[in-house]
Amino acid sequence: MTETGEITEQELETGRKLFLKPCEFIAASTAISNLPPMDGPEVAFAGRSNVGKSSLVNALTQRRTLARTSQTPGRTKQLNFFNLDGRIRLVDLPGYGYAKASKTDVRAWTSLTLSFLKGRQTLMRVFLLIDSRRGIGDADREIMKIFNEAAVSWALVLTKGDKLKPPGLEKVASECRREVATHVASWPGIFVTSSQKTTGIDTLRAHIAGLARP
Ligand SMILES: Nc1nc2c(ncn2[C@@H]2O[C@H](COP(=O)(O)OP(=O)(O)OP(=O)(O)O)[C@@H](O)[C@H]2O)c(=O)[nH]1
Ligand SMILES: [Mg+2]
Repeated sequence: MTETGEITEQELETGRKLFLKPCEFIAASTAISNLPPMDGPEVAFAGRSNVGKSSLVNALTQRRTLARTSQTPGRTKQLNFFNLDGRIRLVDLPGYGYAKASKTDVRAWTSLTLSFLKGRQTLMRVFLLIDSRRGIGDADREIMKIFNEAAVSWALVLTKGDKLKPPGLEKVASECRREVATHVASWPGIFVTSSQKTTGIDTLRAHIAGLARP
């Protein structure tokens, strides 16, 4: 990574190669008692229900059905762990902010995800996904607070970039950059992506490869 946070050609190539390797599902955890034992670096994907977490995991790994996606918010209910070539794990988290979720669901999300975030020494980075059309909302700000309190190193990823025209997307991106810069635990740059058009995916792959086992 250069000093300005820009990704070099070589890093892009390393990321591309890593994500061509086999990636398999290892576990779906519903309780802190059945999390897979910590074994090597992990990165997790968090964000509101329907923001595109599972789609991003699929776009990164170039598999359409590795992580289950859905038009109905609240699809992913467990913490789903995927093993990428024994070098890094990807963790697809359940979404938050789903209006129809029962109070019990919300509490279960918070307690399981919180324990995971707080107790996982192998968690290298959490990607906080934000829908480009919505920008950062109150629920997202709550999560940022949780990340900061749990000393989780996180980075913002804009999703569904294909849904906006370039000037609109750039406006949201610069607003997000400005807000992210006010948080010490956050990665200073943001990732602007579209899983559908696979834009920004190569940069994210390179970033993740930089956190993987050599
Ligand atoms: N246009 C567009 N649609 C997308 C993109 N990424 C995801 N979607 C759509 O958004 C919806 C939700 O995607 P998911 O990946 O299931 O979202 P999620 O964040 O995993 O949702 P939960 O598991 O319910 O929290 C699906 O209908 C996807 O097809 C994208 O880059 N562009
Ligand atoms: Mg999902």
